[in-house]
Amino acid sequence: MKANWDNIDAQITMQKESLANFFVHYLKFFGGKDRYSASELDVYNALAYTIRDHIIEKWLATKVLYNKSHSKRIYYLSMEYLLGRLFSNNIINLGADKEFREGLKKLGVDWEDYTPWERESALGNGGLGRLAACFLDSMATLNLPAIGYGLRYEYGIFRQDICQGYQVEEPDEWLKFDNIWEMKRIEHTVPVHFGGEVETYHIDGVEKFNWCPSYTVLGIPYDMPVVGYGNNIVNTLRLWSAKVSEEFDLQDFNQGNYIDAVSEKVEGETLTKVLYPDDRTESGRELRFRQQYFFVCCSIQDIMRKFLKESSDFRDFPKKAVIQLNDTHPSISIAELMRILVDEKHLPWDVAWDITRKSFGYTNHTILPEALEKWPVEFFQRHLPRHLQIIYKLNQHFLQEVSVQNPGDNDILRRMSLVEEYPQKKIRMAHLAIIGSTSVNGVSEIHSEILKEQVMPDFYNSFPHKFNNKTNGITPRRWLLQANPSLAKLITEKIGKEWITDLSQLKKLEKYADDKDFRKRFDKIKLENKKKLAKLIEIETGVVVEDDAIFDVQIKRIHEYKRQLMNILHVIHLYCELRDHKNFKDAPQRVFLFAGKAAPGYYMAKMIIKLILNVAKVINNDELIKDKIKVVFIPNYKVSLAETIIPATDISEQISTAGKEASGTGNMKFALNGALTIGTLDGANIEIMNEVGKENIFTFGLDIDEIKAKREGNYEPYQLYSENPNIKKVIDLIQSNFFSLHEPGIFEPICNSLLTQDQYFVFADFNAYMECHEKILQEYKNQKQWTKKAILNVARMGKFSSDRTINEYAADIWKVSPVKPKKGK
Ligand code: F55
Repeated sequence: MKANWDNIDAQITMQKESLANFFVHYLKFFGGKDRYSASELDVYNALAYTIRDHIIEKWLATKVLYNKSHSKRIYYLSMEYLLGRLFSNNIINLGADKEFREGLKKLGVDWEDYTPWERESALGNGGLGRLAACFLDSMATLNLPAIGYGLRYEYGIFRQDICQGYQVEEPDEWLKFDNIWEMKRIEHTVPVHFGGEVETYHIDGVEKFNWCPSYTVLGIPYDMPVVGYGNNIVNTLRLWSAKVSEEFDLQDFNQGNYIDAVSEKVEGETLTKVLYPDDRTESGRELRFRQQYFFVCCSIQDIMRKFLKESSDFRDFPKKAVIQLNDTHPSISIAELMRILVDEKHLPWDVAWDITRKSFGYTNHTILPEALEKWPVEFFQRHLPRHLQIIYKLNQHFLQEVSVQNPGDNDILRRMSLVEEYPQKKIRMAHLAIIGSTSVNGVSEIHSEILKEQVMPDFYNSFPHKFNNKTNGITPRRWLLQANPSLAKLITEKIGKEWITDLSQLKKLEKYADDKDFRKRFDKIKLENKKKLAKLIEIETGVVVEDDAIFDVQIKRIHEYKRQLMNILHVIHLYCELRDHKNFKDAPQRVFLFAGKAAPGYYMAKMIIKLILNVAKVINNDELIKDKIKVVFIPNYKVSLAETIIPATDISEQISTAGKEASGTGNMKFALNGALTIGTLDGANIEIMNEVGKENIFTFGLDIDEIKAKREGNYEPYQLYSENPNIKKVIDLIQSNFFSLHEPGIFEPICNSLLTQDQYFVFADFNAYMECHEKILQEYKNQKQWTKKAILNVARMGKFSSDRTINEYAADIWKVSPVKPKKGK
């Protein structure tokens, strides 16, 4: 019988009446549960499957739309995606919020009660991974034909437990139960080869290469839908999972290599077991190197397969595909595409290089020198011998060009080479990414300038046209509409809902900064959000905080350059002041909230957490200060936690050493939710200041040039310590074991590092930081002025929508336009 596709294609629509039926169907016939046996998790699952049906309808239609458009595709390659929970986000983006609520009313089910049952997807470390997630949301919302590629780690970022004040890492078993948002696409499985040798042969006098690998792993794709906001578009995030095929085992087994076969299988399948924690310094890990190639090889094959459906002329490739590299992690792609074009498709080298260079864009996310990836040549020799040859040849051609441009300058050849010779032979992945891309961008204005002038000046001189800036952004759907529904509602009531997809509309709120009634409602929403946060703090930490205290928040990865240390030293200073002067009458209640993970191997970061927790214990239990200060460290920072903390915050701490934070994106989330920033002149803080106005942000501290001058001069932190009584008092108190009575001396490494090096200029900025906080406190007393400033912050955040960022990538780098359905269809 011939299938009747017209009937099969008939679409389900989001109708209140049928939603309840779908839900019941899933609960009973898929979950096998009834009123007696259904748990809350079962109800969540049935709700999620119901929503998924509606997503799939739009997903299929989007694929048809894109295929018919023959548009150039955007391929976003990122080793990290910090998606967070998807259930609410999908409902909101589908625009199904109201229907879903009303449709389920007669069953007495409110979907919002079940959101905590979703296991959060946390396949990333921090800013870079969350940015990728915001970009996916924006690309779908802007009708851009984009696919995200990534790895399906079985274990995402570790769960952070606190044990006796120390961070303990626990595995994140996010796949323990069904992952409703993924679909296995076994038919698009691809092989990935590793190791072996390269044979040389000749055809018509031309030298050819044949890579004979020693083992093969399979890449199995799992697709996740990325729902655009209110536009019926559903894009795809394709995550690869590694598996060793039974066939391969069997072959080896029959040849008597049982042990090798089994160990290779285990090895192969460990490839996507776990996300690498962001140590930034530790690049010498062979497994991560293999992970990167696995990722790249799967993704490029998939991209090629899609391209070949459109054209067989590889010269068309850059017209049909653009590949954006999220940092250097996927930069082996450049060598991989060359290998495919030259060895497999037999294109001449120069033609292949022309195609490759036109197809890639590279985004840099950090200038910390220790974070620029370099892979030992021996890793390539062992696992990717043919890629090493290709990189050497690229280097040879490249250095030839450099030497023509700079005759007699050997030093520039050494600096720009793709190969670092000493102390160990390594491949500089950023250099490969730059020469192999049409575009190299930083993530804030100042960061892009630093890249050009300080980090890559030679490359900037050689290819000035490649360098550009794309200031980061955040999605207003998750970070305002979803995280702060009451504020979103108030905004919509006043200016309509266009702001959700055009954040510049928030400008219209400016006039309400002077409206008493608006300010009252704005304050009330903040207070409600604080109540919610206060409850969460009590549940998670046992600490009771006042709802109407000032919430001062620093949430981000723990790193010395982000200076959580300066924050906690300042809290100790405030505590001393209170104890010494007993000026309780004027003192408002303040909550200093911290959250963030330390990389497992980063000793200093772990000790900073320990210091925060020990200080918290002493201060929170000291009756002498009458609860004026509370210090809280909420364990296991994650996207869902940020969604509760940010809308409740008064003061956003963005206090990195100037020049170190490439952009920051938390800074944007806070300001969008009406927190005022205390920040250094670093990363996107500078652009936030330019947008909100100097009078609506609190900046302090040394700027980039001053930091540079200090670093180049002879900076003596010990002298600052001895001359500045505030600093001295705080450090002496820590050294007296006041915060470590039962563990004497544990904070010596922290004090020592500050006193002898202070690499991140904590002491140098301490006074300015303290004075800035004093100013904040004065201004907070004038509640009317404060709220006015908070409203103006919200109103002026339009620039920081990731929609703006993505529009810039699409127009300047990708040269791709939105794909819209034809009218009337
Ligand atoms: C770079 C190299 C390695 Cl090996 C690991 C991590 C990184 C890295 O840069 N991670 C990261 O999260 N960077 C952050 O990216 C954000 C998005 O662009 C920025 O806002 C933030 O400033 C930056 O630190």
